[in-house]
Amino acid sequence: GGGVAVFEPLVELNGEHLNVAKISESGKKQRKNWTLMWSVLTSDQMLFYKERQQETSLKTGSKPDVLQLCGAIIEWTTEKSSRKNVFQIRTNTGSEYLIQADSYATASKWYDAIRKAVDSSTKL
Ligand code: I3P
Repeated sequence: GGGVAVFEPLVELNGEHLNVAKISESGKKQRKNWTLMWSVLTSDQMLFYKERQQETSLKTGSKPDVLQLCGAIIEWTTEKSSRKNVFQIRTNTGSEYLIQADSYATASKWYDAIRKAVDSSTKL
């Protein structure tokens, strides 16, 4: 009992490597740089880790890049990349991310789960 409050996300969809490129931050365009990120979906955030996190060490591992889903817009795009299976997430603070997987099944699984999280966290 007791102790320090730790970062303990409620995971909706866990642990997969996705290609991620952040193309805008606070409305400012950034150089596209695709990076393989260990991606975790919670009820209202996407967490991108540089290293694979074990389920048991999610709360103690390295700090993730956090994408807030409340008020975000998610859509498939064929214009912002030459890659296949790319979708885009725009946050309500003006950040834009491209997310990609070579497998359509993987990409669409994440797209569907993130869209649901966007819808339910935006309604809160
Ligand atoms: C970019 C790199 C990206 C590519 C991007 C290039 O070049 O090749 O992979 O995006 O295309 O500009 P660099 O490494 O020199 O920055 P895609 O793989 O998504 O096509 P873009 O400028 O048309 O976005």
